[in-house]
Amino acid sequence: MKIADVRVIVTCPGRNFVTLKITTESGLTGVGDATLNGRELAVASYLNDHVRPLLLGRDASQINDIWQYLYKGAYWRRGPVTMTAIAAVDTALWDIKGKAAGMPVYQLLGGKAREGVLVYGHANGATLDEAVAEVGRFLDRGYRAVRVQSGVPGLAATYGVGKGRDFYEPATAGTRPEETVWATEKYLDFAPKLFDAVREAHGFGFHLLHDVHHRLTPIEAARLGKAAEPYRLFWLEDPISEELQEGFRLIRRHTVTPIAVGEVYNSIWDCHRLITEQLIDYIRTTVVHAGGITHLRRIFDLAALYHVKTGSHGATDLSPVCMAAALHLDISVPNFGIQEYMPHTPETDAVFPHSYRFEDGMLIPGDEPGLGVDIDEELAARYPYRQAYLPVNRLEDGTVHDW
Ligand code: CS2
Ligand code: MG
Repeated sequence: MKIADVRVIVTCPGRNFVTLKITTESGLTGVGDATLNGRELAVASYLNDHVRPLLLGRDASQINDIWQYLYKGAYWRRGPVTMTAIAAVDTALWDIKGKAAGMPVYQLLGGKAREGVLVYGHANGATLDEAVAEVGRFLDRGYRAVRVQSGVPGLAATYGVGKGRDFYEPATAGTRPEETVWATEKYLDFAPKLFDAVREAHGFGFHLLHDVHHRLTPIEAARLGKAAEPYRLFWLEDPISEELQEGFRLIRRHTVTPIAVGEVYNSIWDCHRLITEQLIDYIRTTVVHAGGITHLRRIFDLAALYHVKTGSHGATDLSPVCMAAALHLDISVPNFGIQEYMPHTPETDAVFPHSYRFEDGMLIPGDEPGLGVDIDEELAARYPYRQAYLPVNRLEDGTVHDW
């Protein structure tokens, strides 16, 4: 099953996506998401200039060997660009293997362990009242888990509050990042009121999640976790910036609010201590940024040994190719927790035809051979790349802070 063609497709149906398409001599094709929000062209170049020449002529069935060859053969290891590039190759090869076997990839991963993949939606609003109302809208649409994010009184903008209603897109087109202002004390005073208002309005019959988005110190995160305990959060996400892994010990000492972390991690070595010391409850690593299905399985299997559940990232800057691949893992692993699901725009769905579907608060993966997703290259070509950046965040005194 020799690799005859390797193409990197950059398209921008409202936002930039990078997709790798591998074709074998026999005409089997596979796709892999290679999107890294705000640094897309770095991955496109890594694949085009450094990986594509090494793939041509290789046996597409040798997924493990190709993974190790690209990982160890580069000498320079890990990091979001490298691991996203390797992820795209890995995902495309699993797609091909499923097609060659005539099975959906989840069958190659041991079959379905559950009927569907529980997902959570993103309710957000510029004010507390708007955010609370949005939670209700998601519950009305059958979601059993909802993340709530709200504007913070006294702050012009904050993470997670979209410009539109449904499609939250944090990157903005332009030659410079947008700059936002943050004040931790205003947020810490406000967040417990938001949780209280949501539970007051909608009760405890659904999972409530919240994303701190890396912005607190460990003791501030411990304070928020304690304050959140009466509201029974399903998880408090990214409470601190992920480099300070010891910081999660301090949080653990103060609160029983479950912790989720990992969307910015890209290898098992980034998170194995958090898992083995049981400092977190959900690991958020994804197919597209953590080395593909092959590597993500290793992370999930280690997590299972320590009762840490999966909770993969699934924002709109991860393409339907990533989501399709994620669902095949989500539905088959023993320690599945939840899958983030931000529906893509109709333009994006048209560029990436897929068979997964939303049903009764869950996503159901396709049953056709492979991953059940593709890229319409003709349509993709109509949306040229558009430079865009994630925001840069500053404190009120101008100090750069975590966004
Ligand atoms: C967020 C993302 O979905 C999440 O939990 O953290 O929206 C994240 O900000 C974006 O994926 C960054 O590109
Ligand atoms: Mg997040």
